[in-house]
Amino acid sequence: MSIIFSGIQPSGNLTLGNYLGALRNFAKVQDGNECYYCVVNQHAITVPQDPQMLHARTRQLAAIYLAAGLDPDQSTLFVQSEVPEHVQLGWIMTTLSYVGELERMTQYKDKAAKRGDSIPAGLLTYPPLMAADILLYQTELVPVGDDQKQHMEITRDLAQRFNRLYGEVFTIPDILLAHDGTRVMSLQEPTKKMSKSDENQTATIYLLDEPKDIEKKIKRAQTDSENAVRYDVKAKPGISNLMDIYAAVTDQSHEEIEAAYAGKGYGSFKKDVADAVISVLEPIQQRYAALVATPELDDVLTKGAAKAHAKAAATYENVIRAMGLYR
Ligand code: AQP
Repeated sequence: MSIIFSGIQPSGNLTLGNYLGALRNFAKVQDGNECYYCVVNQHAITVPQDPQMLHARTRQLAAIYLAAGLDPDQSTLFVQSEVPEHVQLGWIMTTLSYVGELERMTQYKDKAAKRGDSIPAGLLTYPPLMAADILLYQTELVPVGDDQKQHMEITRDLAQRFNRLYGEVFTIPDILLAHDGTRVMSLQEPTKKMSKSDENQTATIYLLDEPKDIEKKIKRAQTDSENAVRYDVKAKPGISNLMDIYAAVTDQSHEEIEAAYAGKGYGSFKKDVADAVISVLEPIQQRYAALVATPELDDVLTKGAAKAHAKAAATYENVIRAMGLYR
């Protein structure tokens, strides 16, 4: 049995990238493990959020967790801001971090570049808060997409730094990459990852998109003029991205896909990619619609917060004892 933790920000509507890179894997690993899955709303406010939207998306994300297969009897599902130890330990992890190492984070550089001269300090201190999220549960495995590798490295560094300074308090966690997971790229700029906060809505497939919109977006996805379904990320990033998506949702290898579409061109391939994506997302959308407005969802989150709090408080107590941070 392993202790598993992961989280997703309610910073926009969830994308196919979030699903294939992370969420799908959450449900797969819950059997026989102690799992904590969090709606990380305090991470979302590292860039400005509209309060009503943030509130609505927090609930929607929790419903999507369940719709995607999380079983509240097996996994603890909760909202980050309802367990105060996250920000408390986040502050401690911030004090252990160096500005230089935080400034080297790719996510910080990408997001800071969009903010001109007014870069929120929370963007820089995002990784120590993420480290706190993970370390509070004595987590062993963290299922995330490969874009989070750098943040996982700094989480491990901070845990080791703390243990060296104050004694063995934290378990050192490992990243758990989905073996069939993939980094899903933007449909319009396929060298950039698909993101829920991308302003270009045609670049992104949202989990709750209507089938006709999914079809339209995939049909308009950027490809090249060769018209041959062939995997070559450098020379053909657009078609390779669609092949990655198709491989992930149909469980086929790139070679099998190339053989099946030899001489067929992009039109029929794109139609099949759209159909395959729709058939994976439709049942999730139906479960989501049945769940999102129910009191059962609140029940799950209330119980989840209490369970998460009990575990987090025990770790936090060890932290403040080790540091002399008590009266
Ligand atoms: N394009 C992607 N392909 C594969 N995995 C992805 N993830 C995100 N985008 C892709 C994985 O989804 C989880 C959600 O992470 P998050 O919400 O905490 O933040 P993120 O990685 O910054 O996701 P987004 O969609 O890009 O959000 P915004 O736009 O708000 O920054 C993580 O496990 C991530 O690896």
